[in-house]
Amino acid sequence: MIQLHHANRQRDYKLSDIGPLVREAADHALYASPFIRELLAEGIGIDLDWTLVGPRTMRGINREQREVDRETDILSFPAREMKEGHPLSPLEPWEFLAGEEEGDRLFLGDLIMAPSVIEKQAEEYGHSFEEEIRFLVTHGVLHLLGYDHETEEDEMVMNALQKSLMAAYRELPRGFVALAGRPNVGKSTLLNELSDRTLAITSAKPQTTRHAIRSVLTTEDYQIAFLDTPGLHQPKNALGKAMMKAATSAIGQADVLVVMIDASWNAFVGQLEERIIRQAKEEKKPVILVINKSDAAPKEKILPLIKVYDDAFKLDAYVPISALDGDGIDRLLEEIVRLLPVGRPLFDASDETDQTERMMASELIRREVLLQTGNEIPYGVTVLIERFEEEESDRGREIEIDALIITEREAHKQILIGKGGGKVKSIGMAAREAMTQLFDARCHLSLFVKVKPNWQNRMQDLYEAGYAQKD
Ligand SMILES: Nc1nc2c(ncn2[C@@H]2O[C@H](COP(=O)(O)OP(=O)(O)OP(=O)(O)O)[C@@H](O)[C@H]2O)c(=O)[nH]1
Ligand SMILES: [Mg+2]
Repeated sequence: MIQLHHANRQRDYKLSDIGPLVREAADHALYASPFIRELLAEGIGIDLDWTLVGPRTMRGINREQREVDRETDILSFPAREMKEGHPLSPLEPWEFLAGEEEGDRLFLGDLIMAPSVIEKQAEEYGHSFEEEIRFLVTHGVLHLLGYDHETEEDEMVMNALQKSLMAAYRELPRGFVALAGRPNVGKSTLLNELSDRTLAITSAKPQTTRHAIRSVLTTEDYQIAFLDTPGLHQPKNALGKAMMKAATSAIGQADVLVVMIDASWNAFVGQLEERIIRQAKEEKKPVILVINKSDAAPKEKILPLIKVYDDAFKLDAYVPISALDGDGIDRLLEEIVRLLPVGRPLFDASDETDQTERMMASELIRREVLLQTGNEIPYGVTVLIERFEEEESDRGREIEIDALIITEREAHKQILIGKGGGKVKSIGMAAREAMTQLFDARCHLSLFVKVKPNWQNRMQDLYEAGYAQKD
């Protein structure tokens, strides 16, 4: 636990006004440090003192401690030597304050702040007082963690970190956007285009996506968390039901709903589309109709499609795109940003997806099964990763993966194995190549095929494959 101890040595500002700001900024900066997180995870507490003083006291401390005759905004006094977030020497047992009940604690140091100086300075910079306090506490905590601006290089490191920490307080259009629609309309293709990589596998076969996949797009001006969803269809087994549950739950979570249709379709509103649009309208959620595959359909088809939806629902925007070519995507982003609620970012800029490499490895193998086998085989197949171990060596990162392709029937197993094991080998080679590229690591893949009758209806198997969550 992080404990802040305060003292107030001035009369013009109230602790109750400043305390919550200090608390928030100090917590945020401290939790961003891997070293601090490690200590906290080990059950070691963190202590920090902060004191409010008047301008004259500040001048006195500066004169005494730093031999400068100035009223400064904040001073940090680190309790131990650190460099860029790491201790310069191992922590010794005597450094810990033994807490009475709560166990060991590490004292990081003092922050001394002069709120009247800070307020004047905020005015000069055109910031609010709150912003200035958050900024200075962030800056001060970074000093306690061994960041400084003695050299240009040090300053660059400190400024970059400070900037990313401060981004958490800036309000901007941000929220969740669900990509929903029938199978095969191109939802995952759009997600990949927006994320600049293969987060979701795509294929010409319907029902490719089986679980919701998040991809967060963070820029200076907005943050959009896209949720790719399984295509809407009438489920025929427990897997299908779990897929529809994942889609419905993503739609429920969304701030803006994108309904995707195909530009080549005839001009009428389908039942599945109508159902999700009505639901969104009831929840007062903005809805955008995206007409995809505009590259592959005659232009005359698009206007009538827009018209039937506009007549029926008066949606918030209609955007023809080609997810494949990237056409229309800029306009789609503009419309989304216009409709998103404004607030603080929901994700760190580095938090780009909820998909782990382990999940992506399994999906890349399944994609090869989709591509390299015909007919009904892909629908009865799932992939389980049994081992996923990574190692850092002089040759770079290496990943060892053992995976099982599960199928429902013996006959399908034979087809997947192929003559002399040729098929599974070719699936494995292509999947390994895709992983090597996506993970930027040398990948080793052992692939086996196994029969498990009726796995699509067995909840335990669906949990294991990650298609269903235990409630
Ligand atoms: N011509 C053309 N094809 C596209 C476009 N977008 C997607 N496709 C193709 O449409 C097929 C289906 O794309 P996916 O992205 O897998 O579709 P999906 O909506 O995610 O499908 P499910 O996951 O099954 O619900 C693939 O073969 C894509 O290459 C597009 O803008 N133009
Ligand atoms: Mg998909």
